[in-house]
Amino acid sequence: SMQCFPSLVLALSSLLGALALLQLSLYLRVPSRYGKHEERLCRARGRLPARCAWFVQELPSFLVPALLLALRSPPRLEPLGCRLLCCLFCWHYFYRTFIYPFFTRGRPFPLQLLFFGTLFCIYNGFLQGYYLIYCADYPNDWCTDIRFTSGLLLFLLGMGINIHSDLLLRQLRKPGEVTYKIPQGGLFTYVSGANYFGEIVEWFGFAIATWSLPAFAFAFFTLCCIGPRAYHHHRYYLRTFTDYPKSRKALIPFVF
Ligand code: NDX
Repeated sequence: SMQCFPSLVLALSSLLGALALLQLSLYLRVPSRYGKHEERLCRARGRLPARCAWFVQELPSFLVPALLLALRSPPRLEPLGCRLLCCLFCWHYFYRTFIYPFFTRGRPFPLQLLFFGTLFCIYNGFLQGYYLIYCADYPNDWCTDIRFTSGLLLFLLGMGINIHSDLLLRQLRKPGEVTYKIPQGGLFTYVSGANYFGEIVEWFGFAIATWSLPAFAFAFFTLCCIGPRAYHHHRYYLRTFTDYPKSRKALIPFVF
């Protein structure tokens, strides 16, 4: 049966960090081509409805760690921290896989990015799950450690912001509509990328709560992936809407 190989965790985490840097260099100047940053709008070939695309792409991030957790033999009952943290990760991806796609009113998603997105979710789902279930070793009182409690708080706060902001974005459109409007309410009052801000806070919270290399690598990846996207969304709004709120920032309220 499977066991912990610390060098595997180190290698996979380092590669994740390298992918984050690659992503930063690719998408800092030009945005990744989906949603409002895709020009060839009427080309239906090579795309999948947003509903299917987000479901397929995010499913492995739920399934892989959930299976690792369920199938571990012998079952790992102690310590509680590992299972709890793995459940947090699965909880987010339960939302992203089984709830978010069924309500989205997004444009069809490019197949090529879907392919890489799916690969990424398999990779990251395996890394986070494998580490937490086979390698992580927390003291029995980890649940009262300041890192666990403060990280959990940040995770929940970020998740709340992310889900609420996803909802506000969705309500900008009637079913079947594909136009863009100025997001209003919630944290959108302060930033153009409120959903991204929430997601970034969430994964840094997760990293603090797990205090682990794989989770910090993933938080860094998230920052490098959707941070630049928030900036490109912001610029898109500024050049599209002359009445765009002047005080609104790109990603971090009052700062940037
Ligand atoms: N999926 C994470 N990299 C990604 C998909 C893309 O979960 O080749 C990373 C994720 C993938 C990426 C994933 C991995 C890396 C890839 C990348 C593409 C290229 C890149 C593969 C897996 C790559 C290397 C080089 C390393 C191989 O029509 P529409 O779709 O624009 O409609 C939108 C709507 N909306 C509006 N409606 C009306 N008016 C407006 N003004 C509107 N503005 C937006 O709202 C959507 O239906 C919806 C949300 O849109 P948007 O653009 O704000 O968010 P989106 O980017 O679609 O993300 C959706 C959610 C969000 O909560 C975000 O936080 C989360 O998913 N997310 C997204 C990306 C990555 C990620 C989280 C993470 O890293 N944790």
